[in-house]
Amino acid sequence: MRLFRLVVAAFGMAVLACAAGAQEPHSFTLAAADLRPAQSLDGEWSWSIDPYRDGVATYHGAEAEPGHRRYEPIDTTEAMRRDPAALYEYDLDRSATVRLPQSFITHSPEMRHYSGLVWYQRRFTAHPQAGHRAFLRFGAVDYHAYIYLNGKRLGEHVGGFTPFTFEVTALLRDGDNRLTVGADSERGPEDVPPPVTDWENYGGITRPVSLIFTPSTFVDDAWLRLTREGRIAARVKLDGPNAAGRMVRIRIPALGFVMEGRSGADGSWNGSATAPDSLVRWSPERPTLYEAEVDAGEDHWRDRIGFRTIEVRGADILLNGRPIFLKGINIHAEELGSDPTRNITDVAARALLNEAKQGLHANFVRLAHYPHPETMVRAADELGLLVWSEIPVYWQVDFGNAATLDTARRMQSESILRDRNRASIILWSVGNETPLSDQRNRFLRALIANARSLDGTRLVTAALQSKGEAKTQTIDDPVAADLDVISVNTYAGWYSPDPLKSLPEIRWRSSYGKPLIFSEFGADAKAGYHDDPANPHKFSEEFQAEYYRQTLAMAAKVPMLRGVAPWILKDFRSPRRQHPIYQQGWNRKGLISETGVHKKAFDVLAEHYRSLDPPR
Ligand code: GCB
Repeated sequence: MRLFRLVVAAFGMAVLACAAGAQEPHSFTLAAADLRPAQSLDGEWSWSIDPYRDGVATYHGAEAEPGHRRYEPIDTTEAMRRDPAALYEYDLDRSATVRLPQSFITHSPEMRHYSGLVWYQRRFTAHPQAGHRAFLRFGAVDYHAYIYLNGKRLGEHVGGFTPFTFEVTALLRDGDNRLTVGADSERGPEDVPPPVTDWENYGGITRPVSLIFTPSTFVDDAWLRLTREGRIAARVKLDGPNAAGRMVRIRIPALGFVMEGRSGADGSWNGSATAPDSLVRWSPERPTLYEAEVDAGEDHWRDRIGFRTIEVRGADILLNGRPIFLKGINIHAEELGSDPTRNITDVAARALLNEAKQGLHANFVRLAHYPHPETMVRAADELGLLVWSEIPVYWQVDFGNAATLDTARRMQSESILRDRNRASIILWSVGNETPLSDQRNRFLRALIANARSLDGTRLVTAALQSKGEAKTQTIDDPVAADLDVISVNTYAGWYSPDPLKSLPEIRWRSSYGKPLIFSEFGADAKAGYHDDPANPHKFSEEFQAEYYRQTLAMAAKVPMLRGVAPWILKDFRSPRRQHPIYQQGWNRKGLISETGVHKKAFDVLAEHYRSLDPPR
């Protein structure tokens, strides 16, 4: 297992393609893949647990033997019937089945704390068409994926929250096909995130799998945005034998907008034109999305895109040129319900986001602590919520390890390339509560540079920690100077014994002259546990409500504060949290319980956000 990880690191590629001989690794963006016509491979898959990784290597570390290779394209039981000497110790054709995408926990609750390999197999019928290319796209597999089609190894992918794609044009059969995926949820100290976090590890094939057909030359990437100068700018990248010198036409029919050009030798085209006066800029109040289309050769690409600008001026954050205060809330990718499995369907995403938008009157969500599924970000685009998007560079990452930086950077690239067309996203965050050191500073700076090189139109931030003496909190972090927006997590009164009444006396110092966001503050409360409001104890709803009142009073006095995102919308599963009366395996800092019961602090925050709205 570790050996395989080293191979991945050495290649410096998250996707290691190696099918059909010594094919060069080639990674695809397939922008807006979720809107392309596709054959869904979600549904029934068979599965087989492999805690000793027999399907990867023998007990002496050599290549797995035939009797253990879960991906062989044969009926193993039938093979043993035919040949009395044959030996196979698995049979995925006859194993139990489960509906995917889902984490391990869904099909086997006893696997809640299992950390290791599970094999999945899906048999499907395909009808490839001449002149078309075929791609297998995975929304996410947690954490390390081994992918085989019809017994041939397509490659591996490391990182549990971002999409990856393999071209299968040469391997896909007309008729029956067998797709085998090993999903290994174990993470070591060199991984991103490292093993210790504050959330449940939902291993498995956790997001949709699809088979996508494209013309032989197709639009692999298209990025449309509004520039601060009021132009619609586009970058298009074609892939295929006729990618060079191709006509590219961009259309936004509702605006009567057309822009054309010819791709260069590398298949890419960049252009811009003045935005039409009739363009309605995307905002939380008016989340206007336009159908945008790109035609190039035989390929027709589409997406639903909003146009807005975001920038920083002094300590202000400007949305469409106007200062905005971010009224936010943190959200984990965990659906409502007593037994969540991180299955974020469109309905589940909207249920969470509507609590923020309608319930709290928020205009902003921090999607913590890793890239959330496309469903969540698309729902934010449609509902009108500004989004902070993040990669899981969390706590004690192996900052001195070059392979770890490679993993984090690739993850970040996959996330940005997937989501650059989402108007809701305004902030790319490069890390959360990372301990200060020179190695850490270099690591975060490499990620800040990568974010800016892939997308210079959004703001870069990181959730930092402050330094405190008595009643003064100071922001003093070498990386703060490199960020557009400084963010700080603060828990005075919860993780510190400060009396709640004293919180408004805390003064905040920052010499950076930049906007500040409180990216976290929060207190646990068990829904239904009530206490004396005059002297409430921790874990009571009254304590959490008073903590919110006093922390918001403190926030009101911070001159450079331009947003808050308390921790967190909903109670979420965390193996760190084992108090038998109050927690039972849940982090209880939610403003609503896991089943959606509103705690008192929900109304405190909702009332506060309402009070910040301009009078109508
Ligand atoms: C934090 C972390 C978050 C935790 C939270 C807590 O600072 O960023 O992931 O869940 O505190 O509840 O302690």
